[in-house]
Amino acid sequence: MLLEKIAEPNEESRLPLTISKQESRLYMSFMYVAFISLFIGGMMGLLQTLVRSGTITLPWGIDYYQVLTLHGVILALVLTTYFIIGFQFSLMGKTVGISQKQHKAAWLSFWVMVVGTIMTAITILLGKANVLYTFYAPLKAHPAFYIGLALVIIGSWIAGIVNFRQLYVWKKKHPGEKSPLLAFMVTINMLMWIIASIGVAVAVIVQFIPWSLGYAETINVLVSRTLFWYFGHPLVYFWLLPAYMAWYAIIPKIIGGKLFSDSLARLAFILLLFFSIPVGFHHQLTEPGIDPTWKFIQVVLTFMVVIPSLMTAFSIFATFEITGRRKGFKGLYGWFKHLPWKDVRFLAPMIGMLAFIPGGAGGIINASHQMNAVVHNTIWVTGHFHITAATTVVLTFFGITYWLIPHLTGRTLTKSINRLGIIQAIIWTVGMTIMSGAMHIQGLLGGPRRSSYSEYGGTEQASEWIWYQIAQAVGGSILFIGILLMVFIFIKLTFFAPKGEEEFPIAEEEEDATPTPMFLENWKLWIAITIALILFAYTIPFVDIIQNSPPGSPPFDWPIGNS
Ligand code: HAS
Ligand code: CU
Repeated sequence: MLLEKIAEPNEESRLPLTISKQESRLYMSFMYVAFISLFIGGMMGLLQTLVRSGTITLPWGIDYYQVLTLHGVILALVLTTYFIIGFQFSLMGKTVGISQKQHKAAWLSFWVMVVGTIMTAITILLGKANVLYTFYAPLKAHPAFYIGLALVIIGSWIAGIVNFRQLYVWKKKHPGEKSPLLAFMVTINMLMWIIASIGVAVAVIVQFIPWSLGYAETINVLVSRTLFWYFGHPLVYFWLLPAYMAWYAIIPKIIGGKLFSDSLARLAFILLLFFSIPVGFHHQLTEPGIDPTWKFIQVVLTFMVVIPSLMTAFSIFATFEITGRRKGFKGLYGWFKHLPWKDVRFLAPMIGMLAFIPGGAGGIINASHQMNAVVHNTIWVTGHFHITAATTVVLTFFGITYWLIPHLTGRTLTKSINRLGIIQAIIWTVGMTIMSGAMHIQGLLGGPRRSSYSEYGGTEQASEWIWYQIAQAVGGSILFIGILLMVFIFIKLTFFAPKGEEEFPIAEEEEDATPTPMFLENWKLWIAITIALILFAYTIPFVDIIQNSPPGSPPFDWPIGNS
């Protein structure tokens, strides 16, 4: 029955829209912040690997944790959020359009985020917020740090609401038609983001701000960590989903193929919405005070969220094979050769996909409760998120940059910039393989994460780890060269590449594709299921935590190192 209710877009509404100059300026503003962040954050990363290898000590009494905080906040929170929101706005502009009013609101979101970012950055630079990007209590920062973060979140909510409105207005104009796939995906990502970031907003507003202002003497550590991780896992999916948007709906066009399955892509995104949020306990498996039954339940849900990623892997793989075979490449692997390896718009995200095979496997290891005991709080975890976030996601973002920036600035991706891009992708791969590989191994040998060299340097164990730390410094230095090259490419594409028109690649559906069932657009149902799953996974353990975990200044032997 449901499957009969189908509606396909008419020809006219399938055509991508043109992005005006005025819009380009908006989208580019997000990109400027993103790439400035890449530069600053990358430099901090280099410093860390050098300090950890014992090669240098930080001058002028700069604290290791200050550098680490800057690195984490700037790259994991600032770079990602600006890039994603700018990219998503451009996707919406291209598929459903933006009105003048929405345009103004979008600028408001940008400026609110900028004010927040500046406040946060200043507190970190002044050394008043050495609390890392997870800002776990009892580490305490200056109130401006938390207020700044809250503003960044509020700014991103405004962006999300604009995106919802954009789709809503489009739907009103196209009654009964299915929404453009990319607009659908952006909406899912922003829905997930808003529902998830309510958790961290509550922690910041109700717990951290009063506590750092001195109005509250104590803070409930377990509650704050639980609220953080309620947000923290969907946070990593907020980074991943824009990469999936590119893999599903943009890469097929670049390789000369078509969208594998519109319905499957939508279903994967819906499943990601359902299962990304009720899984935060997999970051808290070693924490006392949470009932093991509920940890178990959230581990099961974590394994559910792996499924849409596996669906993604298989369908992207299928797109590659189908496209190759259609072009006449024969044999078991003939299709593999047809892939446009020399086109950086393909190569960079492709390396990202390949990195996600070990990255995803590492995630599954982390999520397996018993194995988590081996790796938790070791630098293995740092290795894990440098191949997922810093390779899979970041290389895909770079892949997007090569066409999006020239498209927005009215320039072209020339052969020579393409070549530089390929070199960039290779440098990144080499640097990250060395660095992340060494982190994984050192982690298995018990090497701690988030620990200053001054705390463990000179011990017997440290001498066992030294080669891995040197490898990390080598990898980190190679990566820094990669960052300089990427910033150079960004500047070139923005200001100096020859004028022209660069394509905004959006894949079309197969001519004879099975029509997408309308029930996939049943937003109310998806939101209801998402909330039901969250309530199921969190209500009982959360009540339990509030009733039984003592509020108050936490004991300083909180079992963490500084986890
Ligand atoms: Fe994770 C910790 C579990 C995915 C990021 N993760 C982190 C932290 C970060 C992070 C930042 O359960 C540290 C947080 C902190 O500071 O403490 N992670 C998972 C699981 C997945 C996963 C189960 N993580 C990610 C992604 C991230 C990310 C994605 C960033 C973008 N992670 C954990 C756990 C911890 C954790 C625990 C806590 C550890 C601890 O103890 O603290 C899964 O979603 C992974 C599913 C993915 C797959 C891979 C599918 C493969 C694809 C590629 C296909 C390739 C193609 C090419 C098509 C199953 C889609 C083929 C072509 C050919 C030619 C071959
Ligand atoms: Cu997670």
